[in-house]
Amino acid sequence: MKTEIKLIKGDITNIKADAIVNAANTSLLGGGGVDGAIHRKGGIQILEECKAIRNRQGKCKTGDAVYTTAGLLPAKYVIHTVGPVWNGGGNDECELLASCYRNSLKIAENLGVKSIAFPNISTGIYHFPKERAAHIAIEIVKEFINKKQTNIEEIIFICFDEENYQIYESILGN
Ligand code: AR6
Repeated sequence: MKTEIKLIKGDITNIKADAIVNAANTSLLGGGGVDGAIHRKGGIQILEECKAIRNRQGKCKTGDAVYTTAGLLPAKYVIHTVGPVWNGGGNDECELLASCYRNSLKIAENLGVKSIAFPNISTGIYHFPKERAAHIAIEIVKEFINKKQTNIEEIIFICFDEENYQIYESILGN
């Protein structure tokens, strides 16, 4: 079956996908933006599992991903990935952002989920240019769908801000 790409404007903490992705930081201990919203609404169990991961493997490197329960959220799992801080583009930011999407999809595939929702990783507090980030996100997702036999039926981009939504709409509409 062909995997569908969907675009939604809204808050990822309300999404009933099997897995939602969190734009975390290397500490895995929470922060602002979407990370703050997920931990606030998902409850303490998410943080407890993040701490257990840290005790096992230390911090999460930029571009890597790990997963926990989704606690009180409608999703089953939260995949925490660490996007790059935008620093002009000469520090592998594009490759690292691509790795976030690739590694999150790999985890979702291994978990056997049918649906996964992504926020616009790095485009908030980390200041990655939105248009470039959107092209990378969509390219990696399409590459994943085209290359692999996957169990994932639906990949959802959740845009919280209108600007990102417009950008995704124009790229996906073409
Ligand atoms: N649902 C979906 N998207 C959201 C939500 C939400 N509830 N809230 C914000 N966004 P950001 P980053 C969008 O700043 O740039 C944290 O402190 C937002 O509009 O959450 O990767 C972490 O701990 C933007 O498009 O993440 C890190 O320290 C996108 O999510 C740092 O911020 C990403 O914005 C990570 O920065």
